[in-house]
Amino acid sequence: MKHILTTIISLSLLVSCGKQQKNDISKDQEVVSVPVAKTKKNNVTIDANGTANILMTSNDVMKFNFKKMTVKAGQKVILTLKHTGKLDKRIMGHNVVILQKGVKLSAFASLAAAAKNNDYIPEGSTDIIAHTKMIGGGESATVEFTAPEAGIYDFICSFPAHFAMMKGKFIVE
Ligand SMILES: [Cu+2]
Repeated sequence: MKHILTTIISLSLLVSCGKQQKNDISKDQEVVSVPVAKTKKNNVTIDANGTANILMTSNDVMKFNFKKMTVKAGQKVILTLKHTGKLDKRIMGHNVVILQKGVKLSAFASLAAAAKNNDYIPEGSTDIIAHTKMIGGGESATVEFTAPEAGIYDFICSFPAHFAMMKGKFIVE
């Protein structure tokens, strides 16, 4: 009897664990995991050193997992982009490019599209605050930079035509 009871308990534990996992995966904004997390706002986790840690994902259907991130002026930012898809970077490459204030997205995207040999980053461009390298399915890339002055900045993926869907706001308070 005791044995049967134990089996039932472990079975129900298994079931509830399975459910829990499913819920976690569906909440794609919960992917950030930094050991000493203090506060979290708009997909940004501030660690014990005051650094803004951002983990962003992108996939095979041209989507970032969020469209907004908020940091503080002068804050150190560590931004990691993960490509959770399977497609090669020549077909479904993604990056994150944070643009200076006032840069027109379509104009920048045209310049980027012409810069194929430089992973779609216009060489010597003064329009860029920071960018990750271009990655394909299964890869990830990290960029570290200091947040600029307060304001609302655009971020995009500069792979040709992706910016129409892959864009968002980088908010500096
Ligand atoms: Cu892309």
